[in-house]
Amino acid sequence: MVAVARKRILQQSPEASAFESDVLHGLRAMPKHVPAKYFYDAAGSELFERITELPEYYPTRCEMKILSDHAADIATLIPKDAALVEFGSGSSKKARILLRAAPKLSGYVPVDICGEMIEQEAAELRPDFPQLKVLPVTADICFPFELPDEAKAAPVRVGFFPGSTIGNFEPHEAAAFLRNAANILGRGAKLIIGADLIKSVEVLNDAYNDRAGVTAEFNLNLLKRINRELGGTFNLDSFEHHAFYNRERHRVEMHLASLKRQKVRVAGETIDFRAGETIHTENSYKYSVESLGALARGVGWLPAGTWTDARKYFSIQAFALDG
Ligand code: AVJ
Repeated sequence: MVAVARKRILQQSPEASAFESDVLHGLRAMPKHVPAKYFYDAAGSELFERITELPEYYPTRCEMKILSDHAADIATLIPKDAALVEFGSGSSKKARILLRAAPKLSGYVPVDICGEMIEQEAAELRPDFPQLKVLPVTADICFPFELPDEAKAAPVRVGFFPGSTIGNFEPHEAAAFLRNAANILGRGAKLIIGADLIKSVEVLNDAYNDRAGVTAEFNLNLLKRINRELGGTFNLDSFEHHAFYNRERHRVEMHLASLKRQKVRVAGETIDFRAGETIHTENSYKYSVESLGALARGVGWLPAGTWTDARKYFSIQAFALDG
């Protein structure tokens, strides 16, 4: 009971008020939207873990396979004594593959908005990699942040951004992220990115409309979170999961559609929904090797390697800082 109470208090921190202002801003707007990063409360993170195991959801399996098949090759990009900086690390399952393949790394800096999660991951990593300095940073990777001194002191820093999280950014935000990463990592840096590739509509639509309904639950959990943390009155039975590939924009869109005309209270405000009106909850942009390469080149990153799976569903793309 004490632990639960303490957790609640921690949730009222600056992050909680950003959640409130972002949700209110998005629900007042037309069309309504909420940033996808807010899916990941404890329940949402667990639901996402279940998504990664679904038969229809190929990205995680593809990326893990590419990383394990080509770990030695990818690790040639990581110089001796470098520090590996992982953006939005969550569980460090993918980083572990690189850490094992590059034993000469001096430090590992997992960066995540969820401080509790990375501290716990760090505690689990340290005994497995006793020679490695594990230096977690709690930060929102959308904004500039400071690296720990020990990571700044390393001869070079290698960024790692797996999971196709880059797909959640608008293309201009992805460019801003890549520029921010260049500034944070500095001279001689490399960047290893996992990006989902453009492919057939059927495969994409199935990956976000699983038969077991886990993705729908993941999407609807956002409303549960708003109800719990922002005093919302969403009735989950009157909203429906929609996901589809938008070919023109190369993105899978997720929405929550109101099944009727209704009013919902959130943080003391009344939000009106028309029947069929949606809250746009996620974009998952799909790239080609060329389109991500062009975006990266525009902010000073040069291509340094590409690895894909046999079906070309997913890519690991590496970049090096120009100059
Ligand atoms: C974690 C952003 C890569 O876009 O595929 C999975 C999130 N959304 N199913 C994705 C997600 C619905 C996922 N990323």
